[in-house]
Amino acid sequence: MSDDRSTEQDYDFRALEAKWGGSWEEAKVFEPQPGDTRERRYVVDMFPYPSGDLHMGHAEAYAIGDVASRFWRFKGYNVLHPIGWDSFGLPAENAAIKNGTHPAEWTYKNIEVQAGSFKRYGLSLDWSRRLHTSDPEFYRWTQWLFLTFFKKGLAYRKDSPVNWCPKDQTVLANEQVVDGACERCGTLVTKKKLNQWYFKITEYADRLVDDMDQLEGHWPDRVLLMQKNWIGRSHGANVRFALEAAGDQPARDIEVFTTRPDTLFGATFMVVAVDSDLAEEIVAPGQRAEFEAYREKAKAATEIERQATDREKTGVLSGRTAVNPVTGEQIPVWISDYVLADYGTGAIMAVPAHDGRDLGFAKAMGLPVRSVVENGDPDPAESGEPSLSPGTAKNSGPLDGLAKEEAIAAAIRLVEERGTGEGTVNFRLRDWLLSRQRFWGTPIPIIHCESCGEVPVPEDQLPVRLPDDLKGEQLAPKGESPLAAAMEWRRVSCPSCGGEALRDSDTMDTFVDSSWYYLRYTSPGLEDAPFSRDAVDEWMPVGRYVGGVEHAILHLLYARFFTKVLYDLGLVGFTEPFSSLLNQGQVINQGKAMSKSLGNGVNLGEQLELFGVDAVRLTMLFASPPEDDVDWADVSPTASSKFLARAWRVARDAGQAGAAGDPADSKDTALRRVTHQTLAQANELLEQSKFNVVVAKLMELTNAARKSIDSGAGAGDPAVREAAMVLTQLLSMFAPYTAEDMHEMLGGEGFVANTRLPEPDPSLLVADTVTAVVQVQGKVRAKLEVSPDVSEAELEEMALSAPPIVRLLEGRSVAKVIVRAPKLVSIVPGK
Ligand code: ANZ
Ligand code: ZN
Repeated sequence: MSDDRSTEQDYDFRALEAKWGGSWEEAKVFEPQPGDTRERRYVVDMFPYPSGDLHMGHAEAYAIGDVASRFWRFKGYNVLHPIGWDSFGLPAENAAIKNGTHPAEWTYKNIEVQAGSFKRYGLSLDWSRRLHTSDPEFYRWTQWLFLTFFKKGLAYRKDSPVNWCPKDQTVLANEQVVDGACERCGTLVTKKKLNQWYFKITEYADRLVDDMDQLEGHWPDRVLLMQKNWIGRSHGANVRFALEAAGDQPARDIEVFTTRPDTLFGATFMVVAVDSDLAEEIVAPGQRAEFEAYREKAKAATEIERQATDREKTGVLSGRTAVNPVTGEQIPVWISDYVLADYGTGAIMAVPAHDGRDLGFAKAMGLPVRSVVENGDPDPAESGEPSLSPGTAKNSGPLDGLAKEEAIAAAIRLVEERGTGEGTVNFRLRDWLLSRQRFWGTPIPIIHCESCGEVPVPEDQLPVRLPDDLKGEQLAPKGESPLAAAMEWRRVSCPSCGGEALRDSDTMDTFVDSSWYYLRYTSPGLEDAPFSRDAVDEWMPVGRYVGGVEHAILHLLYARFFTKVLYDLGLVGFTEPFSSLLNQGQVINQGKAMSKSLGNGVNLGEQLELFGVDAVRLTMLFASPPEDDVDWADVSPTASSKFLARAWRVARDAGQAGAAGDPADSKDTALRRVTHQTLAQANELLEQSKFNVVVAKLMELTNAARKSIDSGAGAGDPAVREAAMVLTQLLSMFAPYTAEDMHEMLGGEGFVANTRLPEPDPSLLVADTVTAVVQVQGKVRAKLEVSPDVSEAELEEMALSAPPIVRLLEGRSVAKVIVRAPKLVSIVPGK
């Protein structure tokens, strides 16, 4: 291919970046204009944490969001694509402690660095709506939302055993504990009884599950599944067992939650969670010493260990006896750590024949095992294996002979009739613990008054600002918030009685900020509300949300909860915030995640210096579909760069050849066909986020145009100009600097980013194809529609990768392939 390089003007990415950089922002190209009545679309990239400069992972994620946004602009939508920073959080605070500064310093310095890099990266962002969650003008509304939840009874304080990270010296939400360790620093989490603030997300548990119907097919299946499992809705029954009086201890009930009320006749003992209040209340005086010693030991175990089936079971007798409400039998009540205090009722009926953990406990303590399901399994009392297959009830009086589901229903009726229980639904989801004992977060806008209790800070006094004068060592973690010691800041008069009172000294989990930032983008600078109902309803739900799968539960669950509460309050008109979600893959190197210890990190800044923004963006998106990982060791930014130069020269040559006339008059129908087919296919592929395939098509279009310039109709032909223009538009989604320049060379008005994609001409889409038959050992096994000028090599490859042929040849080698393009491929398999 003779890319004419003799012309003095040639592709130079540095010159293009210098020439076009900043021009979009200056011309407000990506800012939606008031009065624009076109249909709206809203694209949001999960906002960054200002941890340092942008890295390769950012480069991928934001390139993906950018294609989505530019594509919708090309389709004629009024698109909003904003940016902001999730700028509260621990790293800033740790840096401040180390450097003797205020966390704001580190934070805003990093934000400026990242903002500069985003601008350089050529993203189609509306900078006028930029926000930072650590700005008082933003956190004022985070506080306002907290108070709105508080007044609705959805934010409350309670004493409860909570997850405590000994290293970060703060409490953690359940969602932030991964395999028993702190999600952030990996330290094993311990339990501590503390008084903390919670959001009542459990009140929305049912809706959080049910509304997933709206997301099915638009969110990755695995994310929906993870949320479902996390919420963990189980249907079952609460059943009350009568606890007999003993000595001074009166009779009372113990309630259990079970998903298997059909096995009630097989409940041969009960178990109470060692760390529950219930255990403390019922333990007989003679057992107390043993119980307390056991409780002390149990503190070390993590929740995962406690629930493991294969862990050796331990426990102590409570010294009390309960009555099985359906058999009337007296059964012992044990105390153990394999039952959790904060699930169900913190107590269980043990059915050792049909539950592995109960059987392990029964074996360890020598307790009776009674099978109550007829299913052909060996008797667990003898085999030592729990019998888990479904079957029909036996040894169960009135339930005998009923299949599982019927037996469950009948058992629920039975306990309901006797007043000893009722059907119920239980959730694994716990309320969201939102208070943190750290400084760099949104202060909780509550004032504690001895006589009035928890008093909201009056609205006209918001925001409650963080003090500016705390620095360095004063911020070091000490088991309570650094704000607790800032007495000057804390001491206020009670808004309700005027008496002496103290501000709450905790700050909010930063996930509170990210639960609503996407709403604020719709109403930048609004001064009397967090967002306007009209604006959110016009833009939302977000039509394309792009971010990492690590947020599958935490952020995405919390944001969904917030949206539902705001809907109930009449503040928004939709119940789900993100109607479509795309999780990008990771950028890895040599098969592994980049890390300092492996020394396989790739520096984004260096890549941009070497290859330019456009080549890096294009490489990211060409490497794989967006959901898959990109291995930087397997890609070639150099090749991307060469391709961009070839594309740019097509536009240059067509531009230099001057005005061209109507493409319909061109004799080069072959090129016109490629152009219009590329256009049609790109539309479909972009809709499906198959960006890598679009890039491949653009390479073909470039080659076809070059061929026409060099050895066909010539650069001045209208078909060449048409090809160059379509190429420019489609390429601008991946390589904006190169494309703006191409647009200019082709004599385009304004910015290519402001143009619309033309409709493909249907008459040019009917491909003329021939049918090629594929034979294996002389039998026709597949038919392929191919272009009449398909090459032998192409045809062979198509034949060998056709699904019926792949299936047929599975496990066999190919001895010989005879190709007669375009009509026939004949394959002779080997052994
Ligand atoms: C009797 C029974 C018989 C049970 C049987 C299971 C099988 P999910 O599905 O996760 O909701 N359970 C209840 N509360 C518990 C707690 N605080 N700690 C540990 N285990 C607890 O699980 C519900 C089942 O887990 C309940 O049903 C209970 O055991 C146990 F063949 O009751 B089942
Ligand atoms: Zn008061």
